[in-house]
Amino acid sequence: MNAIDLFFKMLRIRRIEEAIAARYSEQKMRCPTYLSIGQEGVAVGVSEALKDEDLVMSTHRCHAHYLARGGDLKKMLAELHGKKTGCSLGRGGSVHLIDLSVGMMGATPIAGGGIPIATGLAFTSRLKNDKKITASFFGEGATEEGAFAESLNFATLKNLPILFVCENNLYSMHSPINIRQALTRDRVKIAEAHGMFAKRGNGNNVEETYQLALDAVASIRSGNGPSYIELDTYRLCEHCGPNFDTDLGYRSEEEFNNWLDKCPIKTYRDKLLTEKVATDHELDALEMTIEEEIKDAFIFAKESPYPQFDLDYEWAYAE
Ligand SMILES: Cc1ncc(C[n+]2csc(CCOP(=O)(O)OP(=O)(O)O)c2C)c(N)n1
Ligand SMILES: [Mg+2]
Repeated sequence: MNAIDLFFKMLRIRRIEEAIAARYSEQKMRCPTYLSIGQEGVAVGVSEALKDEDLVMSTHRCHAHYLARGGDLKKMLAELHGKKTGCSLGRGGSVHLIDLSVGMMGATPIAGGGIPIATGLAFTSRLKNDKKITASFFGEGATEEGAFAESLNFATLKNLPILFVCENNLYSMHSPINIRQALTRDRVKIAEAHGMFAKRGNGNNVEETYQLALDAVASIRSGNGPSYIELDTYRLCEHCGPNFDTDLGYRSEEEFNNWLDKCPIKTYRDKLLTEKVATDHELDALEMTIEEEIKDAFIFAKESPYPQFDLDYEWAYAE
């Protein structure tokens, strides 16, 4: 683990998503877009604990997972623009980032829908004995679905190499968790009751997240079957789209500001400076590299051709 690298990866995701937000109203990206601004610590901390050959299955909020995984920004932005050069050939958009070259096996906007797919991927790894781990990212809302319960059961039954990663940002769209789940419902205990490694931590602390994921992955690699980790975090933008939404009334300005103080990037920057791991100047210099990359990637996306849809069935069926 390299602290400046962790910081860079979170900052890169933040600046990319801010650039998407700033350009979204130009109407060149015509897909619904769910930003992870505020949740970067989870994507980066967990990805850091995985190996290159491991697999990831994601959700509607998938940009951060793809980028943390080492995904190609040009291919991601081209995908958001519906272009042929996109990682899903321009056929998926923001919520369907697929790139097998970095083990990004897919993302699905069906809440909870990715969990059984990830379980299937891990089942394949078990059958092939290929030593890969599948990380399944999902929100706390998805744990209310039957697919979550069924997947935990099956994964334990078959001793599957899967890391269940719950990003608890307290909300499912505009519904807070306390009107959806009983206060006594503890998802860690649900996972524990299956006999698996299960722990909860601070998703806005990238090093804590990394350590938790590392322990969870170590348990899987030593043959103990699935692990579950739950990371507390907070979405700063609206549920879907580029704006802020405290004016809607479903969450308070005070709550928002509290979480803003706990921003994973701001707090990690403060830590690196206080502990003299890096200087202001060194951290500021990272901004330039990121800005250049973003500029180039948007040009690439805008100049890329649209796919031809005369071959409608291409990619619809396996060979
Ligand atoms: C099966 C299903 N039900 C409802 C929706 C509508 N929907 C899209 S995202 C979302 C919120 C999911 O909340 P959570 O799993 O906590 O993820 P978050 O958006 O907070 O990252 C919902 C209800 C959906 N896409 N799929
Ligand atoms: Mg949520």
